[in-house]
Amino acid sequence: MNFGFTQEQLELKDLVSKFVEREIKPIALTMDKENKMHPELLGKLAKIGLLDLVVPKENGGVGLDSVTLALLYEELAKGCAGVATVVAANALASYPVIIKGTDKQKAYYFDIIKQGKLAAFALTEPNAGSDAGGVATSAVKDGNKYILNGTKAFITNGGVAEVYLIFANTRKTGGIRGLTAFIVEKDTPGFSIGKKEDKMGIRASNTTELILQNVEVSEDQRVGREGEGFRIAMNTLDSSRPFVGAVSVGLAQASLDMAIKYSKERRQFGQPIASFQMIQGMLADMAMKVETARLLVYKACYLRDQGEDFSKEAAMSKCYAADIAMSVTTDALQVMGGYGYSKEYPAEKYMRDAKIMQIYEGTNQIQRVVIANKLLF
Ligand code: COS
Repeated sequence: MNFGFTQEQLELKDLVSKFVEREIKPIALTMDKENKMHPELLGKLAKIGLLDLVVPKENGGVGLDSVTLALLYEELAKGCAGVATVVAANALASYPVIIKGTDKQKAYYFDIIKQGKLAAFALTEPNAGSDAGGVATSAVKDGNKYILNGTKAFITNGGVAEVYLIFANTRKTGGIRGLTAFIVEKDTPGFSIGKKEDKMGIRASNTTELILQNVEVSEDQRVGREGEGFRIAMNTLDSSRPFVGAVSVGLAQASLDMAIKYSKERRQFGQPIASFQMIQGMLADMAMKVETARLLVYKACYLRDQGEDFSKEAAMSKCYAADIAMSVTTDALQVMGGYGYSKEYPAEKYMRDAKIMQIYEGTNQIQRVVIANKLLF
């Protein structure tokens, strides 16, 4: 067993950490207020190579392993979980093509991403969230084309992505056996962006509805076979969930660091509050939570990199890390008292950002269902 990182991993971590300090931290609170990512930051993320981290080497990308990815997502989240979400959602939307795309689809799709443009993964609908098999967007075959109709909801990178990975149902009767994945370009006639969400947290990331009205796609844009979409979506979510864990760990670590610094500076009763055992106990509990979550994230990533079954660990790492991000960011704010509650400091942003970790890419209740299914059946 080896808990160390390679020189290359440490160098990459250092590169991202410096980028975060220089380019993200100074504007994180402004982007949160403005409810958008600054457009020039996207160019900088692309330039440093953060948008094509999962693009396979044979397609000109970095093809990074999951452990290293987790390391980098954690660093990004220390600066802004909204920005980390934009980057991770790009990877989420790449997995279906990595898993089942043809060579032609891979060349086309990853060429777009390598140009510094974003992709979006569109599974959720107004009436199909946890119940992914309940997707009502229809894909009706017409010769060698499909006609897509429906509405997608809560789509990360909606409106800012160039290309969308859309799940629709090819069976009139619906259900998981008809779920099918399609690549849809943003300028396709009939495809439009619906309302933009005004979210509690991760406000630098765009979240919108997508509207499909008689959108024509060719057979060549179908990823995998008809009815293979549910399996593709589940495989994709398995791959991506540890990264929600990694972002959660980054958020939790950033708030812990902030609480430690504050507790040494803040004086009450004539001494730094760090000298009080109640504060020390809180910091120690927070540190244990961050460390255990981080280990779980690395374990899930390690198993994936080894080609072993990692579904259960992926769900565990996402669920546990999201829960501890919520509790650690809440406690960090508590340590900071009134200053934590003020929008002048990032404590309340960390707490707002943490909440979504328990909701997106499968609620933590769904993660527990996945874990229990693996334990029992
Ligand atoms: N990898 C590959 N295949 C999987 C799988 C996985 N992780 N999980 C399930 N499957 C397959 C099963 O093997 C089964 O295939 P067969 O019928 O051919 O045997 C099929 O999918 C159905 O599996 P299951 O009966 O377990 O599915 P359920 O309908 O009970 O749904 C949950 C399972 C609830 C776990 C699933 O719907 C889910 O993950 N929902 C959450 C979706 C989500 O995360 N949404 C967030 C929005 S996307 S950002």
